[in-house]
Amino acid sequence: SPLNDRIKSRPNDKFFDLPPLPLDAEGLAKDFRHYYAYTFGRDRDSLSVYYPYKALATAVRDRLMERWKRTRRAYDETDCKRTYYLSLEFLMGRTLSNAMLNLGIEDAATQGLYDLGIDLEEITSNEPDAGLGNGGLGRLAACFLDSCATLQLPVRGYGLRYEYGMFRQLIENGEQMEEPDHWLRNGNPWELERPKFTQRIPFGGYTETYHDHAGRPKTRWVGTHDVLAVPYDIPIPGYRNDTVNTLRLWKAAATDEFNLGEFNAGSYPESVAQKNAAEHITMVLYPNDASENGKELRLRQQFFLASASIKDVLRDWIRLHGADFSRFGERNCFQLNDTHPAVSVAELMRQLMDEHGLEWDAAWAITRQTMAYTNHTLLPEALERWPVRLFRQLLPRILEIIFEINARFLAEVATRWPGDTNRQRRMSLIEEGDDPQVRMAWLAIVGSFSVNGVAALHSELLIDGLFRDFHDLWPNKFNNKTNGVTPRRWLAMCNPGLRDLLDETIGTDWVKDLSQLERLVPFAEDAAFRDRWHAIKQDNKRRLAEQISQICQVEFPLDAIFDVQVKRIHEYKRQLLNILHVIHLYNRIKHGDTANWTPRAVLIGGKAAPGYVMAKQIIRLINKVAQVVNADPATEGLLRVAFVPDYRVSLMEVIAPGTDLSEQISTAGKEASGTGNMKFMMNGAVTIGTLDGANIEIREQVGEDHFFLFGLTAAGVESLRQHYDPNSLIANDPALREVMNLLESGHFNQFEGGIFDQVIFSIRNPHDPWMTAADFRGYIEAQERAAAAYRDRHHWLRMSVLNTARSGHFSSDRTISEYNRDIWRLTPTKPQD
Ligand code: B1H
Repeated sequence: SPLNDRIKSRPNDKFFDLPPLPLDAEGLAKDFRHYYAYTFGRDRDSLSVYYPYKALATAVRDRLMERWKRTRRAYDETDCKRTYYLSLEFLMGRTLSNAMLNLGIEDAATQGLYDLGIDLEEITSNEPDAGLGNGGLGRLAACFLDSCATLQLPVRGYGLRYEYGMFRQLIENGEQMEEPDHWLRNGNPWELERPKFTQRIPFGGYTETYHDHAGRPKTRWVGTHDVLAVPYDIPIPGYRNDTVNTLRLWKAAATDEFNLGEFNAGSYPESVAQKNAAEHITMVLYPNDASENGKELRLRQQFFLASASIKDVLRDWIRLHGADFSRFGERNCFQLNDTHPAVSVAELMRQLMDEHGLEWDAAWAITRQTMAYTNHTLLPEALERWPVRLFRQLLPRILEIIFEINARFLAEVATRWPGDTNRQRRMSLIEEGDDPQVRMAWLAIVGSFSVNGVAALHSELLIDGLFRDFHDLWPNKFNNKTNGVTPRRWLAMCNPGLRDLLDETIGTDWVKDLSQLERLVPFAEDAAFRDRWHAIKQDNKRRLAEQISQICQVEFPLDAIFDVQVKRIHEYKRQLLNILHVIHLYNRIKHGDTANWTPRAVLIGGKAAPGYVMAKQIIRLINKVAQVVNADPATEGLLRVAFVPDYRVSLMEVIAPGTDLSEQISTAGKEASGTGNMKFMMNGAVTIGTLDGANIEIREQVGEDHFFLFGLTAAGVESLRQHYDPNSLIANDPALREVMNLLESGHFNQFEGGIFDQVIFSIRNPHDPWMTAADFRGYIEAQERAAAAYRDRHHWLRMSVLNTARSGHFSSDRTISEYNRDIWRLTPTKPQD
């Protein structure tokens, strides 16, 4: 437009040349008041806790905006290689405090608001969590974005802008209830709608062949029902480095034809109502952590993300390089967060061939040069497979491409292993049967140049197990990238007391280089230092205890060991084993076996997938045990149990700093990595855990004397399966026998007979995949060691200091540096001045 041209032709004049915004207290306070009074129109009669939050968020956003533009310009002008992190989940939590920390304006904001008579914490606590993820996988994506920005890597996240995030969990009579989480209700100050970059995504229809202008046969996908993908950009600030990267989330919207063109004038209201069908795609996050969904809408979400993101990347490529794709492969990388976006392999092929005219071989070379896949679980119930018939109906062109990839791939397998038809059947992208299925993990492996697991053990188990055939074929494709968490949110932001002590003791570099925490090791021997460490921990425990008192009406005594297990509720994570230990302690109290007792406060939290009956029964059991234990005067001062409802990112920010003992007790071989374990360790908790996932590496780092280990190994679990006999374990262990007797007598479900039958039976089941009874004895003994260690305060404090000191390895900065070194090979790029 002429206006645009006029603006563009006046570089560096006063239209664009704005002075940088002030980062001091007065500047922030001034803008805060401006937005509060003018943008949001508040006065003393229209008070609401939400507007102060919005006003401050807007002032902070302004300060991100200038850096954001400079970062974008630097990436464009240096024409650097880029990575796109494709994920159906980004569990971002709150943004305001983190943005202030990374900009370095926390103290200024605190002071500026204090001058106005406002406590900053009162404002930040009104921000709703962005709960666009289930658990570890989604939170990992959020930590990774923080590290990429901090390392100044040109990485963009792509995801979906769910209207409803993870459901809100309520507990009624001990049972989980779900409520929709309409997190956008009051608007979202952090997002910027970019309608200009809207994409059109096809669904349905059919394919036909035709000949292009040069007479070459081509395929096109026609008769489709298209849905618009509208991008919303979220700024991702690096830590005090002026970089601001982008998370681009897609919202589904109806096309005009969708509501009008295809319908006759007589059914106008019906046709307008059809808009909904399109907009359903990004309505809600599927809440089934680590288990398959299998719903058509979920496949629609996956393709919608893949197609919109790839179109966006190709459009950007053409903007900067024209339609020459010869160097595309060396300049771009797509990191697939599990198989959820794996349909991207076929969709990139389709766009390159059908929309940009490339031949198969050129398109395939690009695909295999740009796609990288991370696996996050070995659990069979989480391995995605989609019925071929669903693909045929929803994504017919994509199915054709998958068939072609498979035919060429199976020819390669046949060349390598002539006549090995079993192997060919195992490796086929299509699982044959009455209802043939597309194996998404196989598609991801075949289409990628890198496949990684998320902890050392997990990556080993992948190549000796699930991915063995592929490892035989392409050993160099497989690698490990042990997970990490961002020390900004999970130490500097959530634990200001400890942050100040660290700054004073070892300087401030640790925030960007967490290996610096090693320098704390000698201080573990310094009694005066340990006393300060203790005072901080006790403060954090007080803060946590106040929250638990308010939310659960359960009082945690501050001299108790705070024993915490928070994570999704799943049988493999064995919250059940935890509660068996609680019942065991209660039983000991009832028998007067309390000599040398360590007071204990047990906190459990987490959401169950709404359709996961066993997980919901486990929640109910925890709540019923808590009721009985807490109500019994005999437990006063000795034992408290609470189930905290609606566990989420912002609650973990209070929980991790106040925890003494971190429960990481999954059946060995089942937890791919775990990342909560790392947050607890960083904040000075000691772990009680099995040899599973990243626990193994945590124990290696901190040393076996500073970790409470118990239980079977992954190999031990598999070899025990043949002859597992939980009933004789129960019969021969008096402690377990008494626990089972209390459970089976209905002690925790008086007047509600039978409600726990399934859970109880699972412990006695010789086919119990999680082998809860097998690890009971080892677990209670490890708990006794932990309790004894806690009674020796200075011994415990030494362990606590060492846990923080040796946690540097679990910074997501280390993880991302490895992704970059081995997979992405990006050049760090500073924003332009
Ligand atoms: C993890 C999932 C997951 N692994 C399917 N797999 C989902 C699978 O909605 N779905 O369909 C959602 C999530 N999540 C977790 O990833 C692992 O269990 C953790 O051990 C690991 O730490 C985390 C990050 O790698």
